Amino acid sequence: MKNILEAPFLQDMIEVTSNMYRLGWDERNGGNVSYLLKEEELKEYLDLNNIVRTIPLMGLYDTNFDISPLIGKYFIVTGTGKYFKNVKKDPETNLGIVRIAEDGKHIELLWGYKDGGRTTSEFPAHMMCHMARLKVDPNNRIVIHSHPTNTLAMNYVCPLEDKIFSHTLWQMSTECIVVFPEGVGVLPWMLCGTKEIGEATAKKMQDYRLVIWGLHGVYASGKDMDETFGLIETVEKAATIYNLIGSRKIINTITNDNLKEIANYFKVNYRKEFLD
Ligand code: 2HA
Ligand code: ZN
Repeated sequence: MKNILEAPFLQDMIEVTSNMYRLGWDERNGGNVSYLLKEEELKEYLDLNNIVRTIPLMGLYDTNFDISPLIGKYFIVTGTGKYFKNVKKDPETNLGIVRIAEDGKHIELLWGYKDGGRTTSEFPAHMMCHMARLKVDPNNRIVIHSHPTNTLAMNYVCPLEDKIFSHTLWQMSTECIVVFPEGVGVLPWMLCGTKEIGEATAKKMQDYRLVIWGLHGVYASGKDMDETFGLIETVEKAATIYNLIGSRKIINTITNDNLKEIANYFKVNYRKEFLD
């Protein structure tokens, strides 16, 4: 068996959580990451018949949801109550590798959560997002939840509505419409950890890779860590510019014609109704 601490997927988890902590997006136990692993890549590092613990899916909260499309799938996931700050120095406590059990009601721990921990409290929302994204893009593997500071600040002053929020972000920097031509989905404030917010997020994920959780943070998805992190980073950069402008009078802007020109030049399929 190869050393799991050297596995690329584990290194990706360490790097992304460290970066998000360094950027100030994930204070204390804020944020969580899940990464769909391939059996072929995992079996080089772990004996997949060795189940360390079986954990009820409906654990922390009363969240009974249908996970059947993911039965038998493997994920590496940040642990509940765990701090991104600590992932690098102790991955085996702060991360876990799990398989969705045959009965669809349990998860099988194969590695990690060394102190008796379990998956993030946002596990239902993560799994529902994976299911939604896999239908749209079979290559989707990552879901990240984070509390990026400027994106969150923007939630207090910009209407929480898909078109207005997306269009405002697109106007804040030329590259935005190229990076997220579909725009971003926006949810109102909702109670986190619940099946309801998971379902609402997954519904938005049918159309968007990034969903704003009003007055809370973001959910982002993608085929790899770079794409997913890059998406949050680009939205956060645009939100930072928005906040730096503040209430000063805007005398120059990226017009709808400019946005169309960028999208056409870079051949991206932008959401047309957002530029009406
Ligand atoms: O897990 O960010 O939304 C901590 C959170 C919950
Ligand atoms: Zn959160």
